[in-house]
Amino acid sequence: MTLSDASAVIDAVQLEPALLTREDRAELLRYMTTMRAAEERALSLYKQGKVPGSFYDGRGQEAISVGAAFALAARDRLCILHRDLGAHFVRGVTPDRYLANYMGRADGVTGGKDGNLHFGDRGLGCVGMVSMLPDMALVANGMALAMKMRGEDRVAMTFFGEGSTANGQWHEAMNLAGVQRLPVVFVLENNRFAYSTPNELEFAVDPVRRAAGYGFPGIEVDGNDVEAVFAAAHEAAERARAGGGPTLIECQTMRMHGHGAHDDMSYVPPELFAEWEARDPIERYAARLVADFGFASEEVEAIRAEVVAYVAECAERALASPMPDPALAGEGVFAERWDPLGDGAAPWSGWAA
Ligand SMILES: Cc1ncc(C[n+]2csc(CCOP(=O)(O)OP(=O)(O)O)c2C)c(N)n1
Repeated sequence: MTLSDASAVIDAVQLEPALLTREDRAELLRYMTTMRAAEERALSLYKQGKVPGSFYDGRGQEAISVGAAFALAARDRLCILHRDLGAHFVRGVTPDRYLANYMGRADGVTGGKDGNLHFGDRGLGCVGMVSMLPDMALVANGMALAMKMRGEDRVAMTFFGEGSTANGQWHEAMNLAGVQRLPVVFVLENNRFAYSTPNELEFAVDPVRRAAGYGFPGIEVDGNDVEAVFAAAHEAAERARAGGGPTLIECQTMRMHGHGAHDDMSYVPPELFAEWEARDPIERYAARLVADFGFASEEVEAIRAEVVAYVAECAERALASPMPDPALAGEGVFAERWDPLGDGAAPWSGWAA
């Protein structure tokens, strides 16, 4: 790809019809619904005083984390943001471990050691969340560089909000990825607000257009359409595997809850909220499964009911989980061996582990 090719902003990515099976489509609905149900339950636990600190979720953004993570393979690696619980579920984290983590319990993903939203299961290929925004883009670059130096058929993916694209670290990450043609997929979630700052006060040029300046494609998709996100992520991952370098995917969406549970969103115009409520990613996909993919409405309702029952069971398990043993507080705090990709291999062949 040349620099001039990279300047194209592609509006829609066509999905190859055979790419998603019927069971995949049921899975996409299942994961999005699980994210919604688990976050609703976590929010009520927060309101009951069972979650220390604040509570953050990704309501309205379920299609992004689920669609993007679904396009990757087990050998790929992810840096997942706190808006993207669905990606953790796609990788294999279960809602009981998520809920236990938010409550600081021993069976949480971090064993009750890290503050609620900062988690990632290395065994499932995910880095623990880094709060400094958007520093996970640099972490993803590092993993992608190791993959490239080893000559592996692997991809790194990371997520960030549009507010993060104003930070200098973001530009450094984009530049390095472009110069080194790293196998990395950047998923930008434009949810219209960075805390209370609206898009028009965040940037003069939409951040997806900046990708061209760094020498790689910027693709804009409907972030409330799980298959559109999947298609863009799949195409980007394939390009990265073929040596084509990074892609920036901007997913247009709306943060349907406050920045955190402490934020009443009083700065959001009600008509904007109503506009996006009508584009709810889960309701839209449930309707589409029936209208376009031959699902019976009863089948779709059964999937949703199963998920609700499953999350309720998971919540019981999380609530039964004990607080962590203080004697274990010092364990797992420092890296005990050099294993950046969590797979037991040295970062590249010239490195003595
Ligand atoms: C370097 C840095 N500065 C400030 C913050 C505090 N902070 C946390 S989230 C946030 C807003 C992020 O907005 P955006 O990137 O659009 O993501 P969103 O919360 O909308 O999903 C800020 C300023 C931070 N985490 N890191």
